[in-house]
Amino acid sequence: MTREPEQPGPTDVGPMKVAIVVPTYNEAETLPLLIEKVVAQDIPGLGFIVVDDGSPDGTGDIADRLADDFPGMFLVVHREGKLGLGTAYMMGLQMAVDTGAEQIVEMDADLSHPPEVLPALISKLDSADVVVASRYTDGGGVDPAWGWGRKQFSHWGNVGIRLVLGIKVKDATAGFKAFRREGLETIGISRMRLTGFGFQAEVAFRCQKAGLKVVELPYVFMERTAGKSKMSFAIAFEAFIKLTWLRVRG
Ligand SMILES: Nc1nc2c(ncn2[C@@H]2O[C@H](COP(=O)(O)OP(=O)(O)O)[C@@H](O)[C@H]2O)c(=O)[nH]1
Ligand SMILES: [Mg+2]
Repeated sequence: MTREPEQPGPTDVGPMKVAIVVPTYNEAETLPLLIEKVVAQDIPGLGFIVVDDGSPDGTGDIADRLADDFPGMFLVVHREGKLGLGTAYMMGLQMAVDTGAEQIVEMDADLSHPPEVLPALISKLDSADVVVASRYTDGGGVDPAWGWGRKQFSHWGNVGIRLVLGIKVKDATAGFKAFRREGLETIGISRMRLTGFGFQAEVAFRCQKAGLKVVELPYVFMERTAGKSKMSFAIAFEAFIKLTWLRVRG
C-alpha cells in the first residue's frame, strides 16, 4: 500500500511497546471514550495507531486532537475515502510492525471490545503468539440485549466460517486480538487477500496455517451505543464466498 507523503511514519512517535490499532469510520462519539478507557488501564509503553477513512463526522480531526493531548503516543493515518475495514487493519497493523512494537492489539472504536480486557489479553502473550478475545469460548458471550435473530446470524456465521476454513479457534471472526510482533511478521499481514469483512477469518486461518500458538480469552461483546454498524448481510455473504475460495486455493 502506498503511503501519502504527508502521512505519519514510524519515526513520528516514541518507542511503542504496545500498539493499539483502531480503524475508524464515523466514530466521533466513541473514539475519545475508547482512548480514555484504554489509557486508564495503565499499560506501560502504550501507543495508538488510528486509521481513519475521511469520516464525514470529523472522527479524523478528533483523532488529531487526541494525538495533541497525548504527545508521542499517536500515529493517525488519514485515508481519502472509505477503503474498507480490512485494508485499514492491514495498514495499521503493518505500521505497528514497522514501529517495532512488541505487542500489537487490534480493536474496534465503538466500545464493543471492552478496554478492561486489555491487560489480561496482553499478558497472555507471554505464552502465546496470538490471543483472541473470544465470544464463543467458555465464559464469553454477546450483549444480552441482542435479539434472537442477531444471535443466530452471528453464531451460525461463525460456525460456517470455521467449517469452511477448518479453523480451530472458536471465535473465527473476532476483531479483538493481540499479536506478538513476530507472529504478524510470520503471516505477513500486508499479504492478506480478503480486505472486507472476511479479513479477520483470513488472519485466523493464516495464523493456524503458519503454526502460531493461538489461545482464546473469553469476553462479552457489547453492542455499540452510538454511531452505526457498517456490517450488512450482503457484506457477510460476499465474505463467505471469498473464504470458501480461500480454502480451495490455500
Ligand atoms: N478506516 C475504516 N474503518 C472502518 C471501516 N468500516 C468499519 N470501520 C471501523 O471498524 C470497526 C468495526 O466496524 P463496525 O461497523 O462496528 O462493525 P461491526 O462491529 O461488525 O458492526 C469500527 O471501529 C469502525 O469504525 C472502513 O471502511 N474504514
Ligand atoms: Mg462494531
